[in-house]
Amino acid sequence: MSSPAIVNLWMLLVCCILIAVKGGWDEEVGLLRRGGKQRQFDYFKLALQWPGTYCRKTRHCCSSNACCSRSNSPSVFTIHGLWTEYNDGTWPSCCSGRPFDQKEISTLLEPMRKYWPSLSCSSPRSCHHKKGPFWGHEWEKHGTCAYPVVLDEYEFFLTTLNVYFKYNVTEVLFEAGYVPSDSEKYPLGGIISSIQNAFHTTPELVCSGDALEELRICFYKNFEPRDCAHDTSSRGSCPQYVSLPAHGSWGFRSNTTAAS
Ligand code: U2P
Repeated sequence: MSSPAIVNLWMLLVCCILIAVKGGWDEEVGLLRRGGKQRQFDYFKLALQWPGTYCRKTRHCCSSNACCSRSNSPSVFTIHGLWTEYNDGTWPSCCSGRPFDQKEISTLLEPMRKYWPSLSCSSPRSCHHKKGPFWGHEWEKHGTCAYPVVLDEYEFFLTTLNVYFKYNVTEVLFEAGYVPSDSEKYPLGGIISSIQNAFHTTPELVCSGDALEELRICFYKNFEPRDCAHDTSSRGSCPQYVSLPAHGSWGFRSNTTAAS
């Protein structure tokens, strides 16, 4: 074979190899560029909080704490976060990405304030050890690790809101008779079955004492429901009978005024 023919053959071979590995290579480069050496996550976990339980911890008010605004305080499960998870029960956090910029989500602020409010006055630490807003903490700690399923901050918050509306946990529980009450206790098994029947997935539950504080549901990367990591118990810290405290029975004094 002539030498130009051998060179052409080599070039063809190199092209084939490049085409074959391109998909995986793009992904790797993306991860290295955006997520350092972090390996890709396996699934999503949508964490929802029950304000009636969470707000009982509020002792002092401030304007950023939705527990304090009696006029439009939430009486539905609100969003804690959309977290990226590994199948082994651990999770990545603080991958690289652009820092939080509220301007990016200016068109989402109305539903964000209503359904993803902070239920605390304290500002969580961001990945860069600075204290900042709740949304910034969730984006930088979890949202940045959702690449390449979620490409940027706007998509992260929009996707989370959409999943939250589609899988309406509050509606499912209320329809099954699990309504806010300061006197009733509900069987945990009943709450779990209602979610299983509605969404074909087993939720993960977190309690504070005997009050349900968080309910988490998991999704494949295409946002079809799946169970959370198999070795975590869905009952979590909850007893067999749990309460769903009504909003309004908070610990802080009712005449406390919101400080700025
Ligand atoms: O449970 C304490 C905090 O750890 C983070 N977490 C927990 C469980 C899980 O599956 N994934 C996960 O990320 C949460 O961190 P945060 O977003 O609140 O900073 C959770 O609150």
